[in-house]
Amino acid sequence: MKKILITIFVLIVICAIWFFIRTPSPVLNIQDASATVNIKSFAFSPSQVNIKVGDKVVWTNLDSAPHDVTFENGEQSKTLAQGESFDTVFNEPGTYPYICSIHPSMKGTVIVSN
Ligand SMILES: [Cu+2]
Repeated sequence: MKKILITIFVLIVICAIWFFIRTPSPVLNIQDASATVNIKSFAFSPSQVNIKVGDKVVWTNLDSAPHDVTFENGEQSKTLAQGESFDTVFNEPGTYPYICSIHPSMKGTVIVSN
């Protein structure tokens, strides 16, 4: 009788382990997702985005004032009027700080990881 109970217990444990191994991780895979940054009230929102290599970031100016996106390496969007967008793809891992060259107190960062 004890042997049967032990056998049942072992089978339950094996089933439980098997269940957890085969259940996919509930963490969403957002590797292909683009990040969106709104330019609003003279600020980049969110001010920091974390993306993967190959992802695209899209900035959209929601202010009536003009803004741009200017990276430390000199890469720069055109001046964005209200409603206009700029996007770029990041193919190298790293930290990319940027500002609005028209209003240099506006700062943001893109962090690209593998
Ligand atoms: Cu600006």
